[in-house]
Amino acid sequence: MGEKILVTGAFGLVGSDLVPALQRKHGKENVIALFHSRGCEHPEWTLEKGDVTDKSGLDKLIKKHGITQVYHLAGLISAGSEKNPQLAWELNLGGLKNILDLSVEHKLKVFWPSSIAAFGPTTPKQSTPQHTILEPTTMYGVNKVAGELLCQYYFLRYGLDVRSLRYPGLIGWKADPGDGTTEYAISIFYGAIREGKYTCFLKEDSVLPMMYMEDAIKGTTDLMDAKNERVKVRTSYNFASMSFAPKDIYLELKKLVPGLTIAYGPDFRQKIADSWPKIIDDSEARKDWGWKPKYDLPAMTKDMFEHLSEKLKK
Ligand code: VAH
Repeated sequence: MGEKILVTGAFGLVGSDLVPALQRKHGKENVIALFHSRGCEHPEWTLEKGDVTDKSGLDKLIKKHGITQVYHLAGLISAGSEKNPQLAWELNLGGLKNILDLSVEHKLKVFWPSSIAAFGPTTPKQSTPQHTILEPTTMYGVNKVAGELLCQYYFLRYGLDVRSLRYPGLIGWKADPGDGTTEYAISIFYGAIREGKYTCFLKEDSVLPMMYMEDAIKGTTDLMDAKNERVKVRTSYNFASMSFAPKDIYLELKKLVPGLTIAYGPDFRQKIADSWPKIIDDSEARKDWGWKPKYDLPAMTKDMFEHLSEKLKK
């Protein structure tokens, strides 16, 4: 029997690219896209409205569609979680616990994203190892560390097949940028294309780990497709491709938009960025299940610019 897949947070940055990728692989009718807010519409998607903090609602959905796998993406990211830490706790951890409990009950395979936000100021910033100090200082990071440990606990205690990646800052053109810290690297493209200028909320030299969405989607589905015995980390895998600072992406984008100007106005997100590592060592993902990214900064910038320019013309 084929897979029936539930994607929560389907209209977020990752979901907007992951849903079509899963549809291509498993068939449109086999991917159920869960959304929460109004205004999420897609003529070709199988949609359900729901809330991941509503366990019985999720239970009904899983039974109704005969779900076999969940990509649990719904959650608040870094800046959004600092604005509403109470909601972040309830949504990010309450939602995850509901998904894990229901997945044990219905024997589902689960993907859940962690993030480089699981690291904190005491973590080594260069070549950040897989197993290292996890003392984040943001609510989002606290949620990610607790979530990683919860995933591993469910694997060890209940044999749940739950897999996870520590996403770096992701750059994609399908969804609008969310309320995060690395999202400047998406917003700069909107500024460049619409107005030829951008004001960055981080300092020019704030190096952070980043990745193009196409690589992130491939890594995510490759991890889910990997044979069980190849998945050795059950907290969350370090996952990397490139690292750059606002100044680096500005100079790269300026090659495509010669008149582009940038100003810097760091805000509360600077402190969040300062607490995260700069370069991640993802050798365990490469060794265990063959992770290998395709895009570097120039290739990503060109592809992102072309696709977003096309999208914004419509
Ligand atoms: C954020 N883009 O900035 C997210 C991400 C690695 C960072 O989780 O909050």
